[in-house]
Amino acid sequence: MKRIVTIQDISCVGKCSLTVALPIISAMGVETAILPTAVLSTHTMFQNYTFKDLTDQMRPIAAHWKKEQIDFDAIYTGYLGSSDQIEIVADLFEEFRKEDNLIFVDPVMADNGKLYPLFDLAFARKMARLCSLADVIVPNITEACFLTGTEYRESLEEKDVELLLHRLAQLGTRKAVVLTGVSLEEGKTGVAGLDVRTGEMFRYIHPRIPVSYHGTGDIFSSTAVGALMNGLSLQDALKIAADYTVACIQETMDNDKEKKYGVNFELVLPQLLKALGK
Ligand code: PXL
Repeated sequence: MKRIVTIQDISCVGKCSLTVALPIISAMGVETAILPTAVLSTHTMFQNYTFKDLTDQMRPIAAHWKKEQIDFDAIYTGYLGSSDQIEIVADLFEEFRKEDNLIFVDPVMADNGKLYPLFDLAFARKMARLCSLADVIVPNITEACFLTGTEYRESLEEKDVELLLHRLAQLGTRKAVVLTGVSLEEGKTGVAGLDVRTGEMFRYIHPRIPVSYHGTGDIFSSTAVGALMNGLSLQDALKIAADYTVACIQETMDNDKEKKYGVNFELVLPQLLKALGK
């Protein structure tokens, strides 16, 4: 059985980060170890959330794993709470990197042209460095702009997407850079990627559902990691992840209007497993 570790926060309510990564990747038949970076009562889109920082636990936990000779087929990072945490994670990449394991960074920090609360430009610069150490990165358009110092614009053309991909590749990411939420046509969205070793670009386009729920980026990334660990190619893994994310949104739109509580991903897990051939 493959074993991955995912490094992100526990937001107790609001279905994102570890509360989606753990069930989704586990359901896909992959052991999912966790390194929690903080415990929040909810994610930061709610008001008055609590935040217990766990930075001081990160190195001791990893040191214990090292002593026990525990290793991972993938390291997947999502929301990180501070620049200090990014530095620790960068060190962990070096300690736990193997010839054949995958380092997958979702540089969670911004959306719709704005950084999330708690983050600033210094944090974005640190995140760019973390991306340089990864095999695969999956920023949304806003995050890609912050990572590359590109001005954010609401609507993009094909050539803007290509430029952003090439700028991301310059960060030094080892295998592929992938942009999410790439919408070049009315009613459509998708992912665009660049294999930095071959220069090959790829796209997956699917219908755009005009509602936005919290945590869907984490669902997409978790599913992509799970699919990669099931032996799928990157392009196939991204397609399965995008289709599952759309299915989660569709399921939730029919039943639930409260966007910050996230999507009902639990109800469509059987569909995901079917797509994986399980
Ligand atoms: O889904 C991304 C995410 C994860 N964790 C926390 C967040 C966010 C986005 O706002 O606040 C705590």
